[in-house]
Amino acid sequence: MTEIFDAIKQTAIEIKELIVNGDTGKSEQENATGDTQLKLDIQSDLIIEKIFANVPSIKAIVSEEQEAIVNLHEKGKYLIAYDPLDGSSLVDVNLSVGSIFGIYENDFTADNLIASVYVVFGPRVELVIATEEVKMYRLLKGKFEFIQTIALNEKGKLNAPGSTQNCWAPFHKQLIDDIFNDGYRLRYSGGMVPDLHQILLKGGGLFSYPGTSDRPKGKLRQLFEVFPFAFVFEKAGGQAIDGKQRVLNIPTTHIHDTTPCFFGSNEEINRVLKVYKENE
Ligand code: P6P
Repeated sequence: MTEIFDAIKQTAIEIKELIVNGDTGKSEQENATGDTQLKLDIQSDLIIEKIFANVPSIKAIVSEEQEAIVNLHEKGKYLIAYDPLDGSSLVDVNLSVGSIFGIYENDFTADNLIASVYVVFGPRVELVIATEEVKMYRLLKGKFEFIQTIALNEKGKLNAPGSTQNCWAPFHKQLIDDIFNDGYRLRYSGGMVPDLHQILLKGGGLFSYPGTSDRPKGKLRQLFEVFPFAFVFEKAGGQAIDGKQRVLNIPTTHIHDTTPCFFGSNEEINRVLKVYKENE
């Protein structure tokens, strides 16, 4: 998979340039889930597809920004699902955004996920590769240099509560309030990649994007967002659930399926499991 990781590093260098100098305006198009696409979404997607097309080991790709799977190399071994620029609407207010990649074998399903990569475009460009362990690299003088291995503590201090609060189930609101009453700090930017990266680097906490009355199946996409980060959190010693079960046990029926999701260190996730079980 080295050639894939090297290709992703190249996409990051080119997308960074696009973020700094590109047009943050809206395009005339919508993606498969009906979101209006920004020009940055489309252009970052084109960068990734162009670079992946030159990697023989990639059999097929699917992007959050495109409806269908794109076949690349018939003899390739790997399938890649990716979100080219998650949180792209944050660029025009100069907040951090990111790219997310899930690397699958045989089929786009959670049990076939074998590695994941994400890139954070913030004050610095950092890239995290999860295989059997989680390794972070930083872009320094045009090259990605290894910085550290990432591991979660059993318990953290950060709470990142997502989704529309007036659509939360009452027991979910009570859970979030109780966590804050225990002294956790609010850390939520609206960008999944920096919000999760912060929890990983600060040693733990909870990120939640639950099912709600307006979005019972949540908002975040299984293949492109939730499964890759679930892989990272588990390899870093934490967990990722949908409220009841490990998200990497969830079957995918459509490539653009979403799922409620909770990512965190063990104590926080076990607290979510307990509350959700009491209210099922
Ligand atoms: P909300 C960005 O649009 C995104 O897909 C994720 O990056 C982020 O975690 C989530 O949506 C934010 O959603 O409903 O809190 O604005």
